[in-house]
Amino acid sequence: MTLFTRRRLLKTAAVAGVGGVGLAAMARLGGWAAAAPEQVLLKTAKVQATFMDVGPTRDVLTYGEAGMPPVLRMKKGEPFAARLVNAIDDPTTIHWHGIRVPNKMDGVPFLVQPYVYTGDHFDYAFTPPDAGTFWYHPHCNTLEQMGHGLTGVIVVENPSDPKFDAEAVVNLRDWRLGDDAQFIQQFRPRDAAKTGTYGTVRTANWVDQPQFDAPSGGLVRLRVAITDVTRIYAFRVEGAEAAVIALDGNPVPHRFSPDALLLGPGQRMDLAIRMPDEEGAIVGLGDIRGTKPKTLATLRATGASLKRDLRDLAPLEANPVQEVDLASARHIALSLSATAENVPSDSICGTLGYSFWAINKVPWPGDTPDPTAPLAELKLGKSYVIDMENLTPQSHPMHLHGMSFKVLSSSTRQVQPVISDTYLIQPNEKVQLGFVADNPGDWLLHCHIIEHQKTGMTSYVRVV
Ligand SMILES: [Cu+2]
Repeated sequence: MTLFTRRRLLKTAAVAGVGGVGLAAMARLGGWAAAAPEQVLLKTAKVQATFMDVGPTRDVLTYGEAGMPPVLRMKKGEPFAARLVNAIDDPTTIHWHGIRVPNKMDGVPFLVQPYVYTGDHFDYAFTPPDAGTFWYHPHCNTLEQMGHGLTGVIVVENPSDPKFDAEAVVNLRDWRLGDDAQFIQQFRPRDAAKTGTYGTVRTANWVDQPQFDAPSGGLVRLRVAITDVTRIYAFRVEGAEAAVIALDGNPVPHRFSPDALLLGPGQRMDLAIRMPDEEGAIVGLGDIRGTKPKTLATLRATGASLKRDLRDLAPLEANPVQEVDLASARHIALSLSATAENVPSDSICGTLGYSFWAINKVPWPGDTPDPTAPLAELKLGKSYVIDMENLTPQSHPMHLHGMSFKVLSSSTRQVQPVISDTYLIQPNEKVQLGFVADNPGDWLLHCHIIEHQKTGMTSYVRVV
C-alpha cells in the first residue's frame, strides 16, 4: 500500500522537478538575486558518522561531504542564496526556521513549493531581515530526514552587535540508535501520542560534550539551537555568570539567568557568559530536565584574564518586527487537543499513518496537495492575536512560519514580551501571541515535536 502510494506519487516527479527549476529561473528574472551573492551549495548526502564507541552509524544524512550540516552565516539585510541539490533517495526541501522569508522560499512542499526530487535542485534566495540565531531543516519526510541528521544552525550577523571575546555555536540533538549504533525505528505510536519518542544518544555538534576554549575573564556568546525532533530542555549554566540575551533570534527585553529555562524543539537561545578568571576553569551548559541531568557542552578558560564585566555588554539591536496594534487586532482562537479520529493519509512526505492530535478539532491529514482549509485568512498589514489554549497534558513548541509574534500574556505565568517564532505552551496554559500579518502567503503553524506535527498538530494561516 505504502509502496504503491510512493510509486504513484513519484510519477509526478518530472513535472514537479521542472516546476522547481522554473521557479528558480523566475526568481532570477524577478531580480531577487540582483545583488548576486555567492550561492552556497547545500547538497544532501548519505554518510557514516560515529556517535557510539561500538562503531560508525550508517545512513546518516547531512548537507555536504561529511559531518554535521554547516553552520550557515548570513548578514542582516544582505541577500543570501543557496542551491539545494538533492542527492539522497527521497524528496526534500529546506525550511529556514525563524527567518522571515518570502513565501516561495519557505520550503513547505505543496503549500509553497514543489518537492525537490532525487537528482534535482532548487535555488533559494532571500534577504534575512532579522539578526540572530536560526536554523534550517527539510520540511518533507521530516521525522526521518531530520532524525537522521538534516538539521543545521544559521547565524545571521549584525555588524552593530556588541563585541564578544569569543563565540560558539551549539547544535543540540539526539539520535535513535540501537546497541549496534545503527538507526532503530524513529518513533513508537504510543510515544507519539504522548511526549514523542526520544533519541537514545544525545549530542551537541554531533559529539558528546564538545569543549570550546574561550579567554579567561572574557565574554562569550553561546548560540544554542535545539534541532532535535522531540526533546525539551531545561538549561542551566554551571561555573560562570550567564545571561540569556536573545531567544528565538530576538533580543529579550530583560536579560535573565538561564536557571532551568525550558525550551523546546525549534527554539534557540543566545547566552552571554562571563568566563572565570582562572585559566583552565570549566564552564558547563547543562540540561537538568528529567531524572538524568546532562552536561551538553563545556567552555574552558584560557590565558590571562581579560577582566570583562557582563554588565558592560551593550544591548542587542531589536529586529525590525512591526508592533502589533492590540486595539484593532482580530483574535484567532486556537485550541490544541488530542484526537481519536484516524484520518487516512495519502502522502509520501512522511505521514506516520496515525492521527493523535488536532488543532481546533481538525487533525492535519498530511502534506498532501489538498490540505485542509486554512485556520484563518488574514488581511495583509492587519494585527492579529492568536488565543492559544493547550487542552492536552503535554507541552508543545508551537511554531509559526513567515512572521514573528510577540508573547502578550499567559494564564499560568509571568511572561516577558519576547518576539519569537516558537512558543512552548505548557499543559492547561492559555497564551496570547500578537503579530502583524505583514508577509503574504500560506504559513504553517505547527507543533515542532515532529511526531505531533505529523500526526495532526499542524495547520496554516493565509495572508492575502
Ligand atoms: Cu506537540
